[in-house]
Amino acid sequence: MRKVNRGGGWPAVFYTWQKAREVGGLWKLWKAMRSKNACKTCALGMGGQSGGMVNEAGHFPEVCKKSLQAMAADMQGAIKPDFYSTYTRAQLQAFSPRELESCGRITTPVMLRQGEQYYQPISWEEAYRRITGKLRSVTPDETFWYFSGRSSNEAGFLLQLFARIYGTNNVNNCSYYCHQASGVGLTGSLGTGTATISLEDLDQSDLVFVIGGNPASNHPRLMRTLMHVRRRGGEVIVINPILETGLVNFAVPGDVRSLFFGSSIASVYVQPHIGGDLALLYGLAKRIEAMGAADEPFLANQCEGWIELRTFLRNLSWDEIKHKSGVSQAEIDPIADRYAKARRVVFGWTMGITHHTHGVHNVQAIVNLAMLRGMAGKPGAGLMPIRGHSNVQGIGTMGVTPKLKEIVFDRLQQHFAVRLPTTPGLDTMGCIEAAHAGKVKLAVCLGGNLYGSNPDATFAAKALGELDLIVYLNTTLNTGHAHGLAKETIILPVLARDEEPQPTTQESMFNFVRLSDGGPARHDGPLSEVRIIAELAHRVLGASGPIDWLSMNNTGQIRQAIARIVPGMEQIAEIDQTRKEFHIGGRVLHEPRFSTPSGKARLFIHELPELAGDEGTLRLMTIRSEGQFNTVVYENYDLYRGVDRRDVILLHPDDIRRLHLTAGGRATIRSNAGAMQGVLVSPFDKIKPGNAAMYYPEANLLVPRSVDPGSKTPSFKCVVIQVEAAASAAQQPLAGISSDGDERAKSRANMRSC
Ligand SMILES: Nc1nc2c(c(=O)[nH]1)N[C@H]1C(S)=C(S)[C@@H](COP(=O)(O)OP(=O)(O)OC[C@H]3O[C@@H](n4cnc5c(=O)[nH]c(N)nc54)[C@H](O)[C@@H]3O)O[C@H]1N2
Ligand SMILES: Nc1nc2c(c(=O)[nH]1)N[C@H]1C(S)=C(S)[C@@H](COP(=O)(O)OP(=O)(O)OC[C@H]3O[C@@H](n4cnc5c(=O)[nH]c(N)nc54)[C@H](O)[C@@H]3O)O[C@H]1N2
Ligand SMILES: [Mo]
Repeated sequence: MRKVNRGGGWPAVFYTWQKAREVGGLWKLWKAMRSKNACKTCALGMGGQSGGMVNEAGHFPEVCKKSLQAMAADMQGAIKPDFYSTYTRAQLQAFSPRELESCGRITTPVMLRQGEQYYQPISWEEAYRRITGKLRSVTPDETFWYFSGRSSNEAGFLLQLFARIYGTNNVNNCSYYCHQASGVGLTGSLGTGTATISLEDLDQSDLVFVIGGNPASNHPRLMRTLMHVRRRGGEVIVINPILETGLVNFAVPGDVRSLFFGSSIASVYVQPHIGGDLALLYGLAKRIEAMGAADEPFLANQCEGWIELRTFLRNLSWDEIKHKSGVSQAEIDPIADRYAKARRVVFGWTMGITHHTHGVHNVQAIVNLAMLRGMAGKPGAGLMPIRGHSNVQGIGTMGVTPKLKEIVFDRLQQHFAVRLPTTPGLDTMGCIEAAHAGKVKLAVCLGGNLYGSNPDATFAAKALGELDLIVYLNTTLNTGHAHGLAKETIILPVLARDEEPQPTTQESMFNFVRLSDGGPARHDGPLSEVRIIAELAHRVLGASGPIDWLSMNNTGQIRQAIARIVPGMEQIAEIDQTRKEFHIGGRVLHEPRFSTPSGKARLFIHELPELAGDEGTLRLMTIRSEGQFNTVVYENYDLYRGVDRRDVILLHPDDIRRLHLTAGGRATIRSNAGAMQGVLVSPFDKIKPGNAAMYYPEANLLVPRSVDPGSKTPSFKCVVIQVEAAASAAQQPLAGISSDGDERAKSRANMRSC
């Protein structure tokens, strides 16, 4: 595998040509990319009414590889009719995530029953009949409803409304496995659960912290912003156990100077141990206070808990900080110096912060640090959870959470003249555990891959296997359709955002609501999500109730309701006439008045956790490669980390020696959730010794079900593992999920025809 020494650049440009060839030409891809629809990938957001490849500040061209990948995936041909009668369940289980994705678009409802070997195509009528029959025969709390973050606001709003009027609060979204700790942490500290800044604020900042994330791969369009911060003479501070190539140097494809010469990104790069951020963040705060750089008037007037926090920081020893973070005072001081000098600072973070059993604490330690120098509640400065899915924030705003905000609950009851359930609903992990315990009979999944995104894949498969029926609404096949099988599994094919017959809306991580025009369907067969939901609700709840569900197959009508019910969303009522996209009211904080009961920000003191593991073990993070979007794998290689396959464990050469392993040899990895055999040991000197990395979703066999008590988010980034050299060098790789090498080889050979 050729190593690259910077992110982005020409490889990204060449990739565009390659993708264009795959979908039938550059013009076709260009037209699709420029259509007036919100980008399908990350929540940084672009597109909408200003046209594709334009960001919220109007900048064009904004390009990234993964938006091309997602578009090309939706432009694939249909799965052929004989596919389902060709591949058995076992063969589908042997397919890799990449092979499943490249089977093509799902265009007909299909069903697979326990004991049967093949999915069989069924009519929409039969699918509706089976689903409604089951919904009528179980009690509401024997169901759960999982939402991914790719669907529209309208579909999210409608399905949660249906589920609640049906009678359950077991309604949740992929955020529980993603940024929930950010929402909970920020709400506790500031009374708001989302970013406090807009994209324009970021463009005015003179220091940006990038903590626990790899935006060069996962939010590439943030890289232009970071490049500009550096060009303005500002600083970018990266906190990450891996020295990520693209965060050191990145060639922004849309910028000629950067494309040819590359741009320096990080001005300081510090590598804590996995899970060491909390100690590092408190260490930074300690240093700021000791330097006399704390904004005392701000802390006294706008915050609560400063005196207690100051005492805590003063009593904290540098030994403890070093021991629990892996970072010494000598490395922390230069960061503190830069922070003390900066005037407008933005704190950005992603999964390296939230995927821990102390995720909420991590987020609150970031807020503490920001408050210490008054870095929220003014232009150009603030808190920025860098969100994942393109509409995950919108799905949350629409009320796809077990507990609704009081005001939304009251308004829903009033507006629709209905009574909603008040029983506590379950979070995502709670639903999986309840299913495992046999307490759930039916699950409805709007998009996503609930099986593939779960920790403890063995447990998840067993839990879903206990269900009588699972219903997936998806565009393409994923590992959930092969392993996340209930006694009866039904897949319903849906239209992608840019194929919708009616306009839909999405919300970016900067609280900006975009209007997507939709467009012509690429295939006969898939239906709009909203249409499917309206039809199901009509059949289950009947025409006699207070809501005419069939009339809800109209996204304009749904937006009228959203405007009246969800605070800050008033402007959505007319968006299809005015075409005016907007920031949700009350979220961007330019004044230091917080939405806590006292109006002040709360500072939190949290005990610093010990680093996980001991001498004989390693801490394992499960991460994304540059060639995947979550459980969907587009390319097996990870260009920036110089890795050309996925069945690997990335280990520092010191650890390879210490554990008597061989670089390029095979190993068995064990955790208290499971074991994976035949994993290739790949030397990777950019990771801090003592820590290891493997690719998600394959490594979910190893991730235990321990969750953060505050946010219920699993600790995907901190799995204690033992690594043992395989007894025989000939031991075959297991590539994670498959357990049948022959079956796998057979499927591979057959794949060429699908
Ligand atoms: N290309 C692409 N883009 C994506 C996605 C994708 O799969 N592919 N997924 C989308 C989604 S849903 C999300 S949530 C985001 C995810 O975006 P990220 O959070 O950037 O992605 P991950 O690969 O989960 O996290 C990886 C980073 O966290 C670091 N890390 C791991 N453990 C720790 C720790 O304990 N402390 C610190 N400080 N850092 C740590 C890793 O070294 C790595 O750089 O990306 C979104 N965008
Ligand atoms: N070990 C480990 N596990 C993790 C993570 C990790 O870092 N490590 N990350 C976690 C995170 S951050 C997240 S967000 C979750 C991801 O969890 P999910 O959101 O559940 O999973 P995805 O892989 O993004 O879902 C992909 C599927 O979405 C479908 N899809 C695409 N577009 C549409 C659409 O427009 N409508 C509908 N209905 N379906 C569509 C496609 O069929 C595709 O197969 O995984 C979590 N799990
Ligand atoms: Mo995510």
